[in-house]
Amino acid sequence: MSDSLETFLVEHSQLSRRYFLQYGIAGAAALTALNQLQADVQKRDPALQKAIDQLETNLTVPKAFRDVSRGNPKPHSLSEAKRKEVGLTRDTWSLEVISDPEHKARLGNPLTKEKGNALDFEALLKLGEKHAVRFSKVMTCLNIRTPLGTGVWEGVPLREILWLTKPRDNIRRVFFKGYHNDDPKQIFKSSLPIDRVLEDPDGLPPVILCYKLNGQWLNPERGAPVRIVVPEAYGFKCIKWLTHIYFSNLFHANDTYANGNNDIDSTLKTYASTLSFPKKVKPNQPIPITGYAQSGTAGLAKVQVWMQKNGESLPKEDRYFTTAPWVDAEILLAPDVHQWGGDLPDNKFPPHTMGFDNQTGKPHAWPMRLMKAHWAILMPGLPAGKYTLRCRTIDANGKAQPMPRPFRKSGHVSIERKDIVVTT
Ligand SMILES: Nc1nc2c(c(=O)[nH]1)N[C@H]1C(S)=C(S)[C@@H](COP(=O)(O)O)O[C@H]1N2
Ligand SMILES: [Mo]
Repeated sequence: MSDSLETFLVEHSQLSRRYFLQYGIAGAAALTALNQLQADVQKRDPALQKAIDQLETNLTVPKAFRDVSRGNPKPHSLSEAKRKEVGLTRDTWSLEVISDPEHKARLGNPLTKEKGNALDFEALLKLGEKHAVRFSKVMTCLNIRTPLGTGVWEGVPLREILWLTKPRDNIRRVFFKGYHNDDPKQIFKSSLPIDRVLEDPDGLPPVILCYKLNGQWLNPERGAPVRIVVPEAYGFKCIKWLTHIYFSNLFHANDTYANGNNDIDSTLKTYASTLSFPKKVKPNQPIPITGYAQSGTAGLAKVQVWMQKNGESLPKEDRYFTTAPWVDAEILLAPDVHQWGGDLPDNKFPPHTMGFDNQTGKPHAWPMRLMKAHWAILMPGLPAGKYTLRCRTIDANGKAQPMPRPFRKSGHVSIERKDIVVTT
């Protein structure tokens, strides 16, 4: 590869690597691919371009996350004075890190209020000076299809807290809970195998004690002052208003979310949804459609769209429409450095975020796992009639949604359907 081409490619590193592979990465071919891409972008239909210009930003303003907090009252709704009293402000917070009394782990130095060595916010930030990490992640509730919001989460790996307790043995899991009005009936807790705390499989970021979101202190609604964030997990693992961590010799999960028939081991799934499309359109008029795809642990290779005329017969025994005439949509490039949204300080992407180039602020690859990517397509015009619009993902392993994990209690992944009427 020539130097100038190399530079050019680095500058355009937000382009999906897959895009180049599709054409072969060799010099001239890559250049042709890039030119083709520029041309595609330039000749976008104005109606489609308008829909793209109106898309949501990739990151969510922390205050604008959809809130599904539990509690009576919800801990974030308490007055500042009450939050100080119960340790939910940065200057009053302290965390107990102890052995599970029912399934004892051997810890040489548990951190307790009684002994006066519970972990306070200052000590956490001190650990952060050496160990803090940042990563971007969509926060999705296992039981709600649409993600609650997307952010850059920052904090100290949970394993660093484990080392403070001088652990010996009999440690098979960890569980953690947050403040819930000192009412046992309101306790919300989640758990992990100890392996996940110690080691980060498959290039994933570590499990963290998080205190910043999008470069700002975590706000009360998002779990201030400190919450757990498990990168690949659904929201229920990410305990807010963290007060207690228990290392345990219990060999199985004890998450509150196990009640309610939930699959508490499920990781984020890959799936697509629409964001904009005309409900009513004139015959033979092209149809601009946009949407997002959540790139789960299986990654994201494609988004596809299918417009079915209502009443048209479908092959029997093909529940997931694998034989339908799906068309590839365009997966949009990662936002430009200043276009991420989310109320970032100085509108700058936080430096040293895992998966992003520190010089250019661009992601190493796009789409990126555990993030949303946006997509768009201009579907050809159709004769008058009623239609059903569907979209689906193909994950990076080549599996078409809702496979390989179609079960609802492991996260929503059904193929979305929307009505479109074509009429004069
Ligand atoms: N302490 C506590 N943590 C909690 C919850 C809760 O009710 N109490 N809800 C969980 C669930 S089910 C989800 S989906 C996420 C939502 O995170 P968010 O409010 O930051 O979007 O928080 C999780 N953490
Ligand atoms: Mo949730």
